[in-house]
Amino acid sequence: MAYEDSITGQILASHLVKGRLTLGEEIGIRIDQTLTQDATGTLVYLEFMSLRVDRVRTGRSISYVDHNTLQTGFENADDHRFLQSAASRYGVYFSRPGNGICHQVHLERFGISGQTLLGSDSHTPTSGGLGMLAMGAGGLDVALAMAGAPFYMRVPKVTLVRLTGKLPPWVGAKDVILHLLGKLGVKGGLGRVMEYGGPGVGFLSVPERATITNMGAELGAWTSLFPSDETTRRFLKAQGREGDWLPVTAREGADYDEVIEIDLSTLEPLTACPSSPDAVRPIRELSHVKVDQVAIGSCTNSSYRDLKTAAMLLKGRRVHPDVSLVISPGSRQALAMLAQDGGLAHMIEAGARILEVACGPCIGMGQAPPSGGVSLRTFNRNFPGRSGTPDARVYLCGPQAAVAASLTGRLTDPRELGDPPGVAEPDAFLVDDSMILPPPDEGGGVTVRMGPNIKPLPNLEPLPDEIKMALLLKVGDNITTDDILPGGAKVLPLRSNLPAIPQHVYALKAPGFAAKAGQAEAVAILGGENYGQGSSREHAALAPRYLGVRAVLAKSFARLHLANLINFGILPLMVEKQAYDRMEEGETIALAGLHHTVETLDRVEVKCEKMGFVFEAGLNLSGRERNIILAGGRLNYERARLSKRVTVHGLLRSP
Ligand code: MIC
Ligand code: SF4
Repeated sequence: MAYEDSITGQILASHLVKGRLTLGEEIGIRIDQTLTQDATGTLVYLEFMSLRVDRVRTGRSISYVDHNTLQTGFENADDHRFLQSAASRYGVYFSRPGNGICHQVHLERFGISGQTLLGSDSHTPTSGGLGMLAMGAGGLDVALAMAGAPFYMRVPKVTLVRLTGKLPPWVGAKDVILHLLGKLGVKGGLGRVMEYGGPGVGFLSVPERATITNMGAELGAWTSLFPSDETTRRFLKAQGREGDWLPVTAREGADYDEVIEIDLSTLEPLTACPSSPDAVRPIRELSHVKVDQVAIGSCTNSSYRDLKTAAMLLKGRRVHPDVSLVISPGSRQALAMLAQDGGLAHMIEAGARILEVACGPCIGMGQAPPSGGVSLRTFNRNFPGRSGTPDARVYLCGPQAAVAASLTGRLTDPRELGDPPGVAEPDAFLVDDSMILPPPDEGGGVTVRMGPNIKPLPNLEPLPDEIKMALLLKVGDNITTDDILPGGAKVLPLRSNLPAIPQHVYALKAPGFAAKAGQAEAVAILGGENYGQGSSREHAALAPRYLGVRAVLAKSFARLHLANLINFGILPLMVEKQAYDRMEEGETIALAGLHHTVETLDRVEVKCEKMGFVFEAGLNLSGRERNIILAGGRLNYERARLSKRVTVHGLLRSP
């Protein structure tokens, strides 16, 4: 029985450049491909430029524009221009606005079975549907991977999700992952890779597999992946790139930490209720819930087949008068195929509002629901406020249930619609890569164009030996990065303008926090379990750091946010329930002798000066992570390491 025999183990072993494949140990792996999107990408390219590397050193790096496509001012358009010029300068493919959501396009046009992919977006595991080890990471990790540095991670546990049986009619891939979320919860995948196997895999197409791996992010998993088999080969062939196929399957005797069995034939249409992806219930129990908006799209459910299925269900029918149905296709390929085969006409005739090919409503870029309204979405997140309407109630489901509700005006089990439309995967997709600009062979002469919305990176101070912090915020379990730094059309355009963004930290959950933090010298935050679940946005660490946050104390951390806290020099301290319960907002927290402690110890003495009690918090860091914290963040650390070869770039200066 060996770890290396699982698919995860095989890919890790073939990419290992540092460390050993021992559970929990830190390893460094080689990254073959990277992806960035515009909302995180501007920072990634600023960071990459500060490393002074002339050209990316990966097999394929792609810069997508899909999040910030609502251009209500110059900001987003300026950012797009910056990204296009930076891609050309540094050897990166540029997927133009209008070409599609990064994960959907990556699956269609770039992913390669058996390779590694690192993306500055938490749903990067979508390409796990092709048998890739595809992981989300903070932007700085992606910038370093583009520069050829290894990606550091702890050797994860691997869970085998063994699928048997076949999905019944009207039940889709979304129901598989919702079932798992209902069973395991949003913390269920922490520290693990979810590896799919078993005879049921053969009945799932690549886009269906990708729906499942995409939403593994909501389980908190490192990543999720499927074997690469004949179905994968057929999909890549239909995309005109059979050469990117490689068989990847688990070997006999693969050792898994845990095995979960799912008999696909027993599943039924499900929905995640407000406001967490794990609040899962059968739709049939909720037919009394009236719906104001239905949104179909996002990187989870807007493949050609998903959309064609929706189109066939809408054919000859009319959207309910109380429902606004919005459809945002996942890729230009899918939309162009629907336009050619008549599917788009069915949608338009039924009364659907066709949106741009982009993330759109999924990240609150338009289409906020009405006050107190119910929105049913084929997306992956229904966190409070994410839709743009603070008191909206968002449910998640698959495309068939979404169409059913758009027709009846209430949550509807799609089985009520009669016979399913039975749309098959196409034998050949429409391939037209003219909206993907390949980089020139030589980028040296290209000027990177920066508009006024792009501000330099801040220079972060190293960790002091002693620090007194005002505990300005105590929050509960499962705080999301949307709570820490909201998305939406107002805040997202500021992602490349770091001085403008900190005032939005905790703006919905704890208005006033940013103003108070601005007055304190140093600040601490206290969180519960799974602090920072959700997105990869490093801004959720960098913006608090801007406000003086030097430590986050929590019962446990989500892995992407934890890595971002470390990357920006914020101390992640683990607290027990007892200490969590005793501490209150307004406390003064003192830490002393930090240099020695962070260098060598696993525990930090925390003094609560006002209440006069002292306790020990855990510091669970690798040697490399300790040095990063001491240096005040990853850029300082990497620059110090590179300083023999590299001079500090002009982009790095004090805020
Ligand atoms: C999301 O779905 O929350 C996002 C927007 O795609 C984020 C990235 C970001 O904040 O830019 C993610 O999931 O990583
Ligand atoms: Fe875009 Fe939504 Fe997918 Fe994030 S989850 S990448 S916002 S479609």
